[in-house]
Amino acid sequence: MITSKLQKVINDQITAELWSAHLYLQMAYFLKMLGWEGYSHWMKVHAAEEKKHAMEMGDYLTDRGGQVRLQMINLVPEGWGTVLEVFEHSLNQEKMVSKMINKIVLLAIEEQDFATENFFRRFVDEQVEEEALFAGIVDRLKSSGNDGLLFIDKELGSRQK
Ligand code: OFO
Repeated sequence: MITSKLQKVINDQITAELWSAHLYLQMAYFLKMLGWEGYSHWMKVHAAEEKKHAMEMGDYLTDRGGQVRLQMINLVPEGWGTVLEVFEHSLNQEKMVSKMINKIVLLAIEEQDFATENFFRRFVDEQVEEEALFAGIVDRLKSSGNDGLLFIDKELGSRQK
């Protein structure tokens, strides 16, 4: 049976994943409001990805005999200046989530819960990919003029998953 300490941090992580999903959905509608259909679509796909992570963690916790306790999702910000600002904000969110995941792995090692360590190491890798994904878009946006902004919008609009 998974320890209560680990149950607490995994439940907190589920809340963080769901908060990220809300944040990215809010960003998606903000971008849509500005007429950026491609960036908006990309953010919606990413919001769904975060919800999937929350459910995977919930399933894991339940499989280990723990209890999922869904918490209140705090309000997310709702206004940004530019597309670049939106993606910079999301990159910071990913960095924060990476730190939380690292702490869970550390606690799992301390508690000698190797199954939890294993399960969350997958998310350590996932966060490396996600940070690189957001950072790549931020870099491209920084070096793009108006035409580049339109081009990237079209490209991101074709994201499948
Ligand atoms: Fe859940 O992967 Fe991003 O945060």
